[in-house]
Amino acid sequence: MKTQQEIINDFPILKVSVNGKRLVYLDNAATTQKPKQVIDAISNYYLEMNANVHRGVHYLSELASEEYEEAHRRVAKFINANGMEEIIFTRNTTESLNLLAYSLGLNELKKGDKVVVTRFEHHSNLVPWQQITRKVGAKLEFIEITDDGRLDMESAEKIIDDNTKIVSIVHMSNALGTILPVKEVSKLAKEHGAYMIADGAQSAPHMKIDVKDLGVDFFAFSGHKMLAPMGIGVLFGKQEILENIQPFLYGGDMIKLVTYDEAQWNHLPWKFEAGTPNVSGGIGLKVAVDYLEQVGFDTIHKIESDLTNYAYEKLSELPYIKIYGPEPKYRGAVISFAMEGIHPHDIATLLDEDGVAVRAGHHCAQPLMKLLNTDATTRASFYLYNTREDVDILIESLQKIYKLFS
Ligand code: 7TS
Repeated sequence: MKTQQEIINDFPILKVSVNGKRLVYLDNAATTQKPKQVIDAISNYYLEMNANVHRGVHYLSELASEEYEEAHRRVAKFINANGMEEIIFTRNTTESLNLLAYSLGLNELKKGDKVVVTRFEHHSNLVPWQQITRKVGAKLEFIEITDDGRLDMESAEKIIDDNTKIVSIVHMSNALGTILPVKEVSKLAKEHGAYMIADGAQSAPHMKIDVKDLGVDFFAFSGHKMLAPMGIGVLFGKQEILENIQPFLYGGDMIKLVTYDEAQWNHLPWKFEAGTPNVSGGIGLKVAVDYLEQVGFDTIHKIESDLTNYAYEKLSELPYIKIYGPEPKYRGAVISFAMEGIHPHDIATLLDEDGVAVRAGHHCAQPLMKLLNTDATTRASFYLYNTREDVDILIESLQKIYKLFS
């Protein structure tokens, strides 16, 4: 088993200094850093096996194809899917959700049907559904948030009904850190015969995902938020549904047979992967998944819940700080906050002077910000290489900033 220091040593970028200070990277909800195992795997791909996949019969093409397929199989195992057929590689969560909005939404929805999301959603699980429901004349409805920043299950029970065709909810809020009860919502969706989708962009990096246990039909996530490179994302879909819906993108690789008049689709998952894919990204994702499982989600959870509780407690001691979202037991490793009289962007800029990287803004959740009567927050988000010392540096820097402004 790796110690946390051994984990930290795997991430070369953590040695970078910022304004003469040690980098304290607390912007993990935006993207995570990459261990050298992942960087080496990408580099090794280009050094030793680069070729286009599924096209040539030459040595390199066979090797690249095999590695790329293996990456699908590895991800299937990672989330307990039935096999490679259920794993579509996309660019990111946004593309995975757009794929569903077009392939499933546009084809399956009709006038009067309902799509249900929550008031927590990131724009990428909101805007596609706004557009598609408008196009087909369906309605978009929202499960409410409780006063303490959790999903209102009474509202879910009221809103999900027999007119509901698609339920699509975020698993963990990137803005508030709230973990949503996907399993319970899946049950409701299934009772009413609706498709169930979860946006796992913030959950897959931090907890063991079992798509069968969650009861979802679809699950979307991004490699770059879980140690893998940018430009590789995943859409899990149940095979029997994927067999029966239209592809999203048309062109090379996704076909079996083409005449001048028509085309037949390739078998899964290639039916949904048109064009030359991100092969090195897929291989990087496979190695990232290996890395996460080698460390183990129990260890990751232990590190993160300690940091989240510690940061929550320390921030709560500062009377001029307001924390958004639920108490720690209902949240993942994300804390959004505001400081009296100082704009979140100014806080983030001043934290940067101390080497502390956080995000400030609406976190691509503008409607949620409005609901919270604000337009922006400052957000610290943790991952397996963060330490209590990182939190201490954040707190000291915040204290300094408050003194400066008051
Ligand atoms: N869904 C959630 C819950 C997210 O947090 C994000 C990205 C996305 C979807 C979209 O992921 P992408 O990989 O397609 O961009 N969230 C953030 C964030 O909080 N800060 O930067 C990106």
